[in-house]
Amino acid sequence: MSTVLIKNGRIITAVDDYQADILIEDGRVRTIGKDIAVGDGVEVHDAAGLLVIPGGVDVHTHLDWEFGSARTVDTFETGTMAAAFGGTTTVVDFCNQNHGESPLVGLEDWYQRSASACIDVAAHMIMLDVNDQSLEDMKTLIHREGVSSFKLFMAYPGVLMLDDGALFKAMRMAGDNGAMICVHAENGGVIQVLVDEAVAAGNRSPKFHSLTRPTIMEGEATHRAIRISELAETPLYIVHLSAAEALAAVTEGRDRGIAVHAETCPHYLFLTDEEYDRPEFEGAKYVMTPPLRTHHHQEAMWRGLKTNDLQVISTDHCPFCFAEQPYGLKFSKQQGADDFSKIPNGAPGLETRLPLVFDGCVNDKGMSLNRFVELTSTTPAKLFGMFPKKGTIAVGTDGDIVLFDPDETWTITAAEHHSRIDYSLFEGRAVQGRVKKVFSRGNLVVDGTNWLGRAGGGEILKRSTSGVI
Ligand code: DUC
Ligand code: ZN
Ligand code: ZN
Repeated sequence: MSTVLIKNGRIITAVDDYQADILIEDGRVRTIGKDIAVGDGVEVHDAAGLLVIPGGVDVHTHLDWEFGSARTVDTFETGTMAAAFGGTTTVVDFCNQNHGESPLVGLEDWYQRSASACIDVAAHMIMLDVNDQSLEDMKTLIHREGVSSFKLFMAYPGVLMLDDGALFKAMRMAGDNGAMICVHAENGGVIQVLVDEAVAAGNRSPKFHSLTRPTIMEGEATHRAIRISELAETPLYIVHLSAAEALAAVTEGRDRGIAVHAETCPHYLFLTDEEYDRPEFEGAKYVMTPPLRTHHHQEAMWRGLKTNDLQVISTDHCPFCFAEQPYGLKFSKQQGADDFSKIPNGAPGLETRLPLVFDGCVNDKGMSLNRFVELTSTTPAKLFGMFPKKGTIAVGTDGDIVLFDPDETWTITAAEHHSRIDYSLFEGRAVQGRVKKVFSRGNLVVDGTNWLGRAGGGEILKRSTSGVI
């Protein structure tokens, strides 16, 4: 493992902003100081004019994941390579229990799939059966495997959805054992009625995905999840929050001192439901859950970031190709060509999160560089039991570092992406701010457009207590 010196950069963490050199040895930050002198054999990188930030931490991805009749198209190799090119050096991915099986079996499967990761990865567990044995298994996951967060679905009845009693039992177990519960908060029962009615009436275009998932049903489920978690005394994390009503529930809970946290995603900050008016089947590219919302809800998301009622921006990278080829129908939106309810729900985002958030938060909304780092790296690392190893730059932390040019303007295009996905939600969008070099535990993995990482170069992280900020 090489010794690396990053010179002359402007170091930004969630709380710092200063000029210094960083020496990384054996994968960890060894020294931070002015004009660090080194001998031969040290790899030196000049970061003059660049921001030196902790590697991004994306706590919401679905790599190589079976979802109903579909499978996400990125392997751990391609997905984490894409992440690295986008300045993300740690990913927490969702693995799942299968019905009738132990969640430990789901984790074993995830260990095999994630062995090709190029950067460090950790797992959350999606619980599908909550019973005496699986509740015991949650303890094993937390204490033996370092899986200290669980996702519970309040949507997709008959497939993923849990009833309120199961939510409560799983939450209580998590809370008693230092874990956090993530929820997909939508009222699945009501939504299913709306979906069935739309399909029966012949309303089958992608736009009906959005019309059948009303924001008040996200608000209702978010409120319910918060109340149940309050009784269960567990920290709660609302994933992919998109609606003003849901944010209001989070704000209300936080104001009462409840340990509820929430993330939103770049697509809710930068896109609206107008995308569903695209011609032909193009709107299918934007079929993710929850769907894109109106400007009113988008403004609420920005308010939440400002007041810290939203603490994290992650991607929900859940990539299904638009075209059927070259990977096949299983990996493609075309499954729903005649019926929106069959379109695999999910969209890509891993590769563009940092530049988009930088451009939107810092350049457009005037947020501080510290807040940018906090939202994309520090807070997710803290909330999910990885801080300070991940999420900051300090003596002893992992050498996960991004050299970021705050001035370069470039245009997003899927043609230049490293993910296997064949489209970008942000095709043609100009952004200011670009990832130049990326170090994963001191190894230079991205150098401009050059890939220097390798499949299997990532480590599987065992996490400590989640839900502590
Ligand atoms: N929820 C997610 O978090 N990802 C993909 C689909 C979904 O419903
Ligand atoms: Zn979800
Ligand atoms: Zn997701």
